[in-house]
Amino acid sequence: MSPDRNCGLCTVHYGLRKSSPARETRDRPSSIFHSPIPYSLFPNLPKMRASGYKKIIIDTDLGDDIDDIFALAFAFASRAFEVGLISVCWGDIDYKLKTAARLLAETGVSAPFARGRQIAGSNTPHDVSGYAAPDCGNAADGIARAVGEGARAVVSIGPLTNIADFVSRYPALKNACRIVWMGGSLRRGYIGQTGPTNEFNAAMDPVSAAAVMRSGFDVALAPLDVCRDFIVDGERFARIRRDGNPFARAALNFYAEWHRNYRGGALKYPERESSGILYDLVPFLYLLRGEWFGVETMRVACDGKGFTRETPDGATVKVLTSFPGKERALDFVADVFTRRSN
Ligand SMILES: [Ca+2]
Repeated sequence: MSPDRNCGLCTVHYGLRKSSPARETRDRPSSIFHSPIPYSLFPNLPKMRASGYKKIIIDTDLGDDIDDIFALAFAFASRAFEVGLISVCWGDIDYKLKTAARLLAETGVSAPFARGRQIAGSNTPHDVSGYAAPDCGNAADGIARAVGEGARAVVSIGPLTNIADFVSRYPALKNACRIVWMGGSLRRGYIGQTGPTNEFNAAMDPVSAAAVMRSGFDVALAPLDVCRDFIVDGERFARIRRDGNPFARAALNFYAEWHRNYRGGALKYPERESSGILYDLVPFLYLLRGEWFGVETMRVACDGKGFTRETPDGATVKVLTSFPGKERALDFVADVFTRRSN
């Protein structure tokens, strides 16, 4: 399958992590866009610092694959983060907002929401009956507002649709926050693949992926190279199941439900023995412990099918290419999910 380059939208091959539907077509309605928030609302924006990512924005396609739920629960459980905004992207946006509302209710966390653009079609394994989609504004304005309120990092764990809207509407904020994205595949693909591939988040919206990388914002990729086999299992997972705090228990409730209702290839990991692959947790670990990763600055382009390749005419981004601190990171995740106080 090939994207239709002429219309500038994306009809792309459905990635390996999800199984249905086979094709997605998106449009970009202009009706949801309002006037950008005036920059005057952000006087004296402090410059981004090397540390100090306590307040973060999370852009997520939660409610389909399960790793978003574990990543959000981890961020909530960590003492290091304050979640300044949850914006949702890709698929049934109302369902995703309801899923986020349920996760917050079950963890006792409060955070503002923002909605991305509706894109039809995804798994909906979670029961969100009884939860209303929060009344909230669009993602680009919400992200800008959260940056104005002190958020210094945008953690994107889904297709980059909302982030592309944000960077195009608020280019003046490029020195006020950084973007860390779980996405791309530079030298390694999914488990079992011998080379790089078109990673799901890139393949679902390659136009936005390319736009974000070219935006001039500080962009770091946590690609399949470092995320593809980040799995909590063995004694670590047993400890979480046995001694998990309320954040872990909420995530495990969603995980059990996901195992019952999800239809896709990610189900090969047994519910009681393994977390499955926690792709989306990795960018949070990078923000907390950058020294656990090998990071290369390189020029990367994203083609119309979502292949991310190093090329001389690509955009300059940081890429996590190795994960020498992986074992410590797995211990850390188990620790955060079993702490009794936060
Ligand atoms: Ca995700």
